[in-house]
Parts: sequence; C-alpha cells; structure tokens
Amino acid sequence: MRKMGMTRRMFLMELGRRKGFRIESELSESVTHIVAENNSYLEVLDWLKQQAVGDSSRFELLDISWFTACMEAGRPVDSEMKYRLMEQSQCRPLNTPELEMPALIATKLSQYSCQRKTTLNNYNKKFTDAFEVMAENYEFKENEIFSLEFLRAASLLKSLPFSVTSMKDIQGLPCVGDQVRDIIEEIIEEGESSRVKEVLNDERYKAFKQFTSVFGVGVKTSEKWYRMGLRTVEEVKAEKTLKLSKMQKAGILYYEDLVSCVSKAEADAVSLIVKNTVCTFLPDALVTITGGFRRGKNIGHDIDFLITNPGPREDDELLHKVIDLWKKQGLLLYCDIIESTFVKEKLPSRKVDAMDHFQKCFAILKLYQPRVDNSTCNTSKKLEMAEVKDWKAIRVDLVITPFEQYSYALLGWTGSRQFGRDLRRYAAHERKMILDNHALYDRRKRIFLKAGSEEEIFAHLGLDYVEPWERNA
Ligand code: DCT
Ligand code: MG
Repeated sequence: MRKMGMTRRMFLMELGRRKGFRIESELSESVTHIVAENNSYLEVLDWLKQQAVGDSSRFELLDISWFTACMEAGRPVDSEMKYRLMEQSQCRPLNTPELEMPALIATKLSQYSCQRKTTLNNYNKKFTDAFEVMAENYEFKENEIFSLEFLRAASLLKSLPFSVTSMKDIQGLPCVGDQVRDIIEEIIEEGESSRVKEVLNDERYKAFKQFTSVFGVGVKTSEKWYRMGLRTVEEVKAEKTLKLSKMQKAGILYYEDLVSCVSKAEADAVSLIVKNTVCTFLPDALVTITGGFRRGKNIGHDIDFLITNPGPREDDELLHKVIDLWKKQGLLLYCDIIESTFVKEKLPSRKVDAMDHFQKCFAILKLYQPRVDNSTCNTSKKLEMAEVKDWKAIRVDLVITPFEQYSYALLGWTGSRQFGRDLRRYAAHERKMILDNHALYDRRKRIFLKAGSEEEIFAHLGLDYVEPWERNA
C-alpha cells in the first residue's frame, strides 16, 4: 500500500492540531475518522483488516479532501458522499513513490477548550444551560468529577459553530459521556430534560442556589443553613441568631444590588474611578479590566481589575492608599485585603483550581447612579427624591501584580474559569509544564519561561493564540 511522506503527514497533523482537532498517529478506541490520500477504499480496508480492529464499520473512511475542507472550516464538516472513500474510487495515480508512513489520520475536535475558539455566540444554549444546572447541582453535592464532566460538555457545545439537532451531530465529539448524551437525546426528542427539571425543582438545589448567590457564602455555609432548616435568603435575614462573617454580613446587607448583574456601563464607570484613584498615587500604573468584561461580556457578577507598575517606581502601599482614599470619600462599602503570599522560585501550583498569591482586595464599591433631572419638580417631590437611593453596590476585585508576572496574571484573570482549567491541564498533560497565574515552568528543561505578552505564553505552550473574546469556554 502506498504511504504518505513523513513530512507531509507531520505537516497535516500539526495543522489539524493547531486548529483544535485531535489527531492520533496510531489506531485506537478514540479514533473516529480515517483519512487517506492516494489510497483506494479497498486498500484502506485491507490495511484495516491487518490492524485487527474488529468491526471496521465504526470508522468513517474519508479522502484527504474532507480533511482539507475541515481545515478550511475550522471544524469537522459533514462527511458527505463526495468525501467518502468508496469502492469505485480505485483509480490509483501513477508514479506515487513508496514512502515510510501510512496515509492515515484520525481527526477529532480537541478535548481542551484552549485549543478551541469559544465566542459568546452560543448555538447550543438550551443544551449548555441544562448542563450548567447539572454541574452546579453536583458542585452543591461536592461531586467534583461529575460537575466537571458537565462543565466540559457545556464548554465543548459552546464552541460548536452550529446547533446540535440530531444525535449524529455529536458523534465522535470528545467530552460527551453517557450522562451528557442522555440529556442531549432527551432535549432533542422532548424539548427538555426530565433530569434537569427534577434538579430545578429540587428543594436542596433551590436553597443552595439562593444561599451561594450571597457574597461570602459557599457550599459549606449553605450546607449548614440547609441543615438548620433554612431555605431562602429571606429566612436567613430573619434568623438573627446566625453567626455571619464580616463578608457574609455585607453580602446580606447589599444582597439585592449584588444579585442584579453589573452592566457594561457600570463596569466602565467603575473602571474610570479605579484608574483615576490608582493614578493619583502612581501615574504610570497600568490598570486593566479582566474577567468576563475583557472577554466581551456585557454583564457580570463583579468587575475584575489587574494593576501593575511598569515604571521604575515601586509602591507596596498602593492598594492600601487606594482603599484608604475610597474610605475617606465614602465610596467603600466593604473590603477584604489579602497580602501577597508569593514566594520567588517556588514551582507553580499544580492544583487546577488553586488561588493565586497576589496581593488583592475583594471590595464592594458604592457607585452613584446618574441622577434623574429634578429641576422641574416641586419642593416636596424634591424631598421625596432625596430619600431615594441614588447608588448601587458593586463587587470589585483588585489584583496587584509585579510587572514581570503581568502576562500570566492577565491570562489567568481573563478566564473563563473553564478556559484556565484547560490551559493548566493541557500544559501538564501535553507539555510537561506547570502553569499558574504567576509563571510557566518547563519540567523537562527545569526552567521558568518568561513572557511579556499572552501571545508568548501560548507560543511557549505550542498553542495557537486564542483572543480574549474567544475564551468564553
Ligand atoms: N480567577 C483566578 N483566581 C481567582 C479567582 C478568579 O484566576 N482566585 C480567574 C478565573 C476567572 C477570572 O479570574 C474571573 O473570575 P470571575 O469574576 O469569577 O469570573 P468572570 O468570568 O469574570 O465571570 P462574572 O461575569 O460572573 O464575573
Ligand atoms: Mg468577573
């Protein structure tokens, strides 16, 4: 049988991998598509027989033109008739030289979201919303494995450039286990999933959903409150004997404001305040909005900022000065400053969800809302309006980073959370490197890899660059 040249094969594999396809060099369980160039259907069948794979009908046997079409589209295209290897296509080109590797490539979308592009344009919202409910419910039960399974599936479906309408559409996709498949099937057939509906009506889920929406309340506290028989935030508010942390007290006090999402306009307004305040102390400081807003979202649950100082002047007191000024100005409703715990030369954390070591502050700011023009009102109306609350409580995270770690911090804090998890998983499993919000360490070379931009970090990892707005995994 004629074989594909090593160089060409490597080139095609590299190209496919960069586009987020999973390409294997050996036949295995996970192979779904086999691509051949200059080989007939019978030749490929013959080859398959020699591989002793059992039932060879589970593979799609395709011509290289299918692979090329996939590369152009950036996704697996339908394996239409024109791409399939069939019995009649036995015309073999003359003078094909004998080369050392078989012309077989299996393709698949990558299991890592950092090898896919995920914009906010989600064609599969009805599926991904369902998966996120399932993931959240498992998180409430502290079943991390199942929770991650649903988060990964949600993330994968968000990256598809088409709506899934039949089970055939998800054939061969990674991250789709049996639990996920069952829910997709139910939604396709019934329009909704009975399992998801059950969760949405579940008393424990509903209570945990409310409790964890309070700033400072996680699964542990929710569990405690649930065991006490509490079910709603209203009941928590009424239960005066509860011991609340300072953070939870603020969470309850500003609950209504904090659960109503932050808009892009509010993020821009807060951004101005942060920049102005920081620059009164350090004019050269770089203040960057990160998190969901950097990924192009127009709402968020908080606003995340990175602050770094590229100039020669250092100021370890910057964060404290900013906070003190806001206190004086009456803009600070709550704040929890965490000092840096970074240790130089220490290897990055291998934990996928570890907290970083930057000096930071979780705050609640008072954002004054534009006043309604009341010049035409009478005096009593003016008095009445003065009583009306003219501000909104907004959750703000400020993170201070040394300039040489800025790119790593930016990559980490831009998220999404799932994108970050997959970057670290990819680094560890595919590159023998350890990535966190401070650094990238190459375990084989035993060196830290410096980076002055996010592009450089992707390059160190051998990944195609993914723009912030394509990281909504
Ligand atoms: N992050 C991190 N370390 C933390 C907290 C967050 O690296 N201790 C990363 C993960 C995502 C990103 O920062 C922003 O976090 P969130 O604000 O929780 O998420 P978001 O994507 O901004 O979403 P939201 O719109 O809900 O704020
Ligand atoms: Mg955020």
